[in-house]
Amino acid sequence: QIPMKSFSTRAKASKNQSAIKLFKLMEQKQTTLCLAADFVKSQEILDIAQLAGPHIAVLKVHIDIVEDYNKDLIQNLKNLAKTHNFMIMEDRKFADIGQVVSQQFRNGMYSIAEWADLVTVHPVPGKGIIQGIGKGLDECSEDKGIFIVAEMSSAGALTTGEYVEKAVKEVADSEMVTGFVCQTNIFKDPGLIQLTPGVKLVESADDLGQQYNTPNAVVDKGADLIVVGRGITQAKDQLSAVLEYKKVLWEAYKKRVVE
Ligand code: 5FU
Repeated sequence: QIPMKSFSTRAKASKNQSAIKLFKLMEQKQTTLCLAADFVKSQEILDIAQLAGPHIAVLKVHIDIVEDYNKDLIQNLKNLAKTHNFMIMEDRKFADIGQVVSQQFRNGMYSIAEWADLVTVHPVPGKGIIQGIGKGLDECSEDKGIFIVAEMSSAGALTTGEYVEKAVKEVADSEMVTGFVCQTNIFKDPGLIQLTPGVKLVESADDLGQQYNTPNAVVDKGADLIVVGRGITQAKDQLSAVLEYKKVLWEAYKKRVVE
């Protein structure tokens, strides 16, 4: 277990507006849950957002898997996010040169910059990718946060060693960075957030390379915000699953807090 300061203390140490907002939101709602709503129908996303909204910090989507995408989905999601006080993350994992990323972020049918509070990027192109998101944001008034995918949860991921070190030291050197998507505590700055996916109540795997660790195991390795997808979406009783993950995760967070 890595002892850490509380989220409210860490909010004061952060330079990133989205991280500050997220730290405060987690503390206020007493939840570190980021729900992965990986559904292909709009209504399914909206249904789970309505059900889980009061108990989550972030709703994470993959907008490009939605078969019946339309702007109503976005408007309804934004309304639910406001009602239930959660942030919306588009897990796009941008990975191109800055110029193209700025267009992928701002333009195209999804206009991600208009509605996502948080996005994910791969550090593989170097720090130009952060500048690309910054350029895509030029005309945006709201704050947006970037999570850098420094380590992946899947078996045999190539995100190891020097790649991870450089992601932290070189690519993350920007006030636009909210935190890292990673499996272990790879950074020192208490103002950044560790987002960890690959979590289920029982250590397990799926048949396409995903690997799951338990809530306690990942929080002990530094996870602040925890992604749970199928552990909730495929549960017989989704609301009970949401409440159970929320509870075990919050207890694990409380155990490691030192002031
Ligand atoms: F960056 C990553 C990663 O390393 N592993 C992931 O699983 C992101 N993810 C996302 O978390 C993935 O895209 C899914 O949306 C989610 C995990 O879903 P699951 O159903 O809990 O396996």
